[in-house]
Amino acid sequence: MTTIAPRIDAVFDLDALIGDEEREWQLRARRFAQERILPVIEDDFEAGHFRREFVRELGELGFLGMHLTGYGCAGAGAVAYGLVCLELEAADSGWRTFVSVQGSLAMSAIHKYGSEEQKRQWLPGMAAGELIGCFALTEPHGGSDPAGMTTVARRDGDGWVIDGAKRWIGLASEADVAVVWAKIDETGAGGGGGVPGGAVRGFLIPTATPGFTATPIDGKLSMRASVQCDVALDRVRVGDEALLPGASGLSGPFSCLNEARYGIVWGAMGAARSCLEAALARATSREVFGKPIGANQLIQAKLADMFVEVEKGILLALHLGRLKERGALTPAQISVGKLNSVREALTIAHEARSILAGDGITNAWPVMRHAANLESVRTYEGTDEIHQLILGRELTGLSAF
Ligand code: TGC
Repeated sequence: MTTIAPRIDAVFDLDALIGDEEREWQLRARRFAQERILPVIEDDFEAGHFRREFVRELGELGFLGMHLTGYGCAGAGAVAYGLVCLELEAADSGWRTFVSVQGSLAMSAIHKYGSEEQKRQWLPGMAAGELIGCFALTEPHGGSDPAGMTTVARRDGDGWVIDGAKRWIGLASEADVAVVWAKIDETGAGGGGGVPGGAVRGFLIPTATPGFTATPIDGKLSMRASVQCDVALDRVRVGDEALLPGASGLSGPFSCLNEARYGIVWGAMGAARSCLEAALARATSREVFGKPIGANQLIQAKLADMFVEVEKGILLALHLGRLKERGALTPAQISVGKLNSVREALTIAHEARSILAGDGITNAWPVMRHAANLESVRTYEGTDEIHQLILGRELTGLSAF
């Protein structure tokens, strides 16, 4: 089995803090990342290509919804799931994002809030990678304030008619089913406007339903090996069986965001580790003024600072994972992790780029790709600013939203 960055692994011995089963999950993900993703990722990123054939393989490896129990899901622990996120994102944020959207958002929503029939209908196929799900919450006016959503569902006979628009929806054009969050039109009038006071509910909409259209967003300079879409909902008619019975109010989608944000805490540290490895490789192989650049104090100081933040970030992720396994992880704690991991990973990517000098801007090294991807990760699932404000509210008791 390939070992990544022996020097990085050896100094801190994080392996001492994880169990054998967790290590097996990690190595399985590392192998997939190295043998399947890394050989093609630069081409896929350049071409803007989502490699759909990997989805089944990820299912066969047990990664999809791996932290859920029953319905074909692996029932693994939170730390095992985090380690898988770390290894996938060490290859590319797009593939960790896929696993997050499928497992932490779409499958979690069905697992937490679905009826027994809905769970049986969707979860086994999604766990196996035979079916893809997406999670449609964010709207074109912005993602930070889901309470302001304007997508509405109104009662129509014995079913529902849904109108609205969503944006930045991962994998929507590839998906078989969409978890769509909409406000219930309490007036009964319909017509598409926002409905003050209407409860937010979730609907499971097969993407082949008439009126559902997903269009990939072009021109992205980030997450190019992944797909994010505009979604139009134009008089989409579904029956009562589409309604998620267990979710009413924003706590429904927010509790799914908790799951995805948790995966990012780990994943971003994978991208950071990859950047540190690239910088280390370059620092020990490139000679300037007659010696490796890594023999210079300025370079060593940068490497040391990068290493400190990677190790601190992974230790924080591990702490949050152990809390999650005890059922004690709070949204504010997740905000600490999401804010820290992505912010530090971006700083590390920028420092690594400077050590790589001119070559650092080419795709001979993964660093610019990670930096570009991390700009998306910084923005989705709550921006830096949203997480600062969540923590500000936690500390002061005062809401600045
Ligand atoms: P607030 O009054 O705080 O809360 C409303 C209700 O929600 C509950 N709640 C939570 N429940 C579980 N987990 C959390 N993290 C929760 N946060 C809030 C809360 O208890 C309350 O419940 P109840 O029963 O009392 O009604 O709501 P607010 O509107 O003041 O919230 C403010 C804020 C900023 C924290 C929230 O709006 C927020 O987190 N905004 C950021 C949303 C975000 O992350 N959006 C990006 C989503 S990414 C995406 O859609 C793309 S998916 C990825 C992909 O497809 O690629």
